[in-house]
Amino acid sequence: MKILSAEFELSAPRHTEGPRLPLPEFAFIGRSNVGKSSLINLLAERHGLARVSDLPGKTRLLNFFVINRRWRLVDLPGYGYAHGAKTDRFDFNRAVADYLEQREALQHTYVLIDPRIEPQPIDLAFIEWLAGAGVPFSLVFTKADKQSPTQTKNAVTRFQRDGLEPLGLQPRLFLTSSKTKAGRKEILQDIAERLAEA
Ligand SMILES: Nc1nc2c(ncn2[C@@H]2O[C@H](COP(=O)(O)OP(=O)(O)OP(=O)(O)O)[C@@H](O)[C@H]2O)c(=O)[nH]1
Ligand SMILES: [Mg+2]
Repeated sequence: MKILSAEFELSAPRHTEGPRLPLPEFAFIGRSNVGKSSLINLLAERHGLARVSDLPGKTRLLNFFVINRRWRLVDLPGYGYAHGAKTDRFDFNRAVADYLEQREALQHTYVLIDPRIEPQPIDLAFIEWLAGAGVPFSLVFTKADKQSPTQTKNAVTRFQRDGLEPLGLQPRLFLTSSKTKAGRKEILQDIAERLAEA
């Protein structure tokens, strides 16, 4: 899919204050700092479209971007960041839950996972909640450039075996890097297919 235009539309504390015009939406979520905003910029091929930061917890609002004037990328606030406190608690906010459960325009959700660390209880708790809520999702393993392909492959296998299989889940999996652009084509293709079906 060719990106002809990518525009920031608005930020909102709740989806009910989000864009009114119903365009198909694709949401990105994951722990703080996992690379949600970077992935959105990669997909849209626009540096600085979504704000990237070394400080976790940067994205606190629901951010809507319109692509090709026809569909949206939605950058959701990260979970697992409580003012620097380490927590396994599934503490992501009500506004995110409401968006995921109630937003009629939502077509698909991409859950971002850092493959450099062992499966995190908070990611698994979130995935379990998402599946329980009946929200269709795929997994995206980010920052693939930061370790060897073998290490990433092993991490993905471990996540499937220890995290997904016990929950009986088989989501589609993607590997990405905002540095090498790996995975960009695959995710855009996935979105294109979902748009064609929508
Ligand atoms: N090497 C490398 N660094 C990345 C990649 N993706 C993100 N980063 C870096 O990771 C940090 C966090 O990236 P963001 O895109 O801001 O992460 P986020 O998930 O949006 O973070 P919050 O909005 O705070 O939840 C930044 O320093 C990015 O430059 C990647 O694929 N490769
Ligand atoms: Mg962000």
